[in-house]
Amino acid sequence: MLALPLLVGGWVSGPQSTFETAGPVARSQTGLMYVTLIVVMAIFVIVAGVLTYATFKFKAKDESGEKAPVPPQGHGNPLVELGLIGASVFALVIIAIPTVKGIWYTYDVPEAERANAYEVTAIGYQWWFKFEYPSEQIDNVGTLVNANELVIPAGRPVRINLRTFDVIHSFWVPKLAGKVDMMPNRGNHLWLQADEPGYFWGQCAEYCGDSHAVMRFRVIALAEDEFAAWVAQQKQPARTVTAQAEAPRPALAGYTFTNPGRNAPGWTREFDSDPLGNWRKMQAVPSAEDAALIAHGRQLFQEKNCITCHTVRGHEGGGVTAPDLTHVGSRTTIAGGLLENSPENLHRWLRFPDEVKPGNKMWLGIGGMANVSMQGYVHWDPETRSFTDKRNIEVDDDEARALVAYLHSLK
Ligand code: HEC
Ligand SMILES: [Cu+2]
Repeated sequence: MLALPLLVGGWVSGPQSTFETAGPVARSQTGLMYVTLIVVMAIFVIVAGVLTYATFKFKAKDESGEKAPVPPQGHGNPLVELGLIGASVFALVIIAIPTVKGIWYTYDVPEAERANAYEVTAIGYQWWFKFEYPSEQIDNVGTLVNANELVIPAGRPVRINLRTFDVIHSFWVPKLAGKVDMMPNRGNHLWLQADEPGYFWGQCAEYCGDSHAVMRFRVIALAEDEFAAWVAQQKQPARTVTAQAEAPRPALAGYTFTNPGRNAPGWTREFDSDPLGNWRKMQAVPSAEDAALIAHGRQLFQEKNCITCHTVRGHEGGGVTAPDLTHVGSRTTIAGGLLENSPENLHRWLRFPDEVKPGNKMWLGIGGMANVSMQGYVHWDPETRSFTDKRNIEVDDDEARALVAYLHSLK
């Protein structure tokens, strides 16, 4: 009871707080939680009150320390018993009515608004999310896809089809809606709506292997015209940096990289203070770019086999088992929402993906496991009859710099 005002008073806040709701679905669910809480608190107060009263009233010894007389013993009172049954049923009904209403409401977009709903398909992969936009078709390509950042129109219901590529995952954006599982061979769905433009954190909520805890994503809700502009930009093929765009100073290569080591955080509080503002900044083309370095990075992207798993639409690659990188430079996060998309973090991800995200499939190969891998990692060498550590990608410091310049040019 003491904790409740603290919870309600905003003590449980933060990017994944279910108490700070930002849309009608989450509000309905939090409201139901409060109704249930009030009913069970009332029961708790009554039961604890009666218990306390009885404890003192029928103590074995009375005030003077004498043994108190045994009170008259009853063997059931139909009125009390019927009353308690009635009260229990009443309490359950109070909870059941909003529960059933809430289940209907959250199950699918309300009939009246269905025509206005925007549709997206979210697909869980170990350990990142792919998003498909079936209503956004690109000529000669097909459906628009992106990864790890679900951009939606604000103030409009969004119906999300939930699928998985491998194991069971669960789709959860705490401020917008409760979680629903992504099941193999089963088409689940949920809907949500953001009241206003905003930037929301999401998380896989069903244990799905090594990096489950860092299988995150973001939802960016935009006003209708900004959303339309984003869609138009995403439909474009990858941006090509020409020599004319070359500036005297290579902006992106100008960072210093020191590996922060295993499990070091990849997120800064400054970045988080205005996440939507930061998202908008990431959409802008940088004023200074090193065209030669970017071209080198693009070449490495082919030579280093990145193209077997990734696609940069309009450039190279046809891989569908990894995040689409056509516009990766415009995302605020990489590696399934784990790292802020800064040059240093991207560099770190390319050089030491296993330190950032244990067991990830970029390191092990698709289908890869710790000691059995289709494409390498721990590799059985029949010559020496021993396991060798053969990683799936190998990028040195200079190569990482060029790849970072290239990937960050993909706005
Ligand atoms: C064996 C397949 C494979 C290869 C080869 C591969 N990647 Fe990846 N890559 C992945 C997977 C899978 C992920 C998602 C990992 C995760 O978040 O768990 C990923 C994630 C990324 C991301 C982050 C994308 C995002 O939005 O989160 C970048 C950038 C990236 N890879 C670049 C590269 C580059 C550059 C190369 C070549 C040097 C490369 N990858 C080679 C499979 C691969
Ligand atoms: Cu998962």
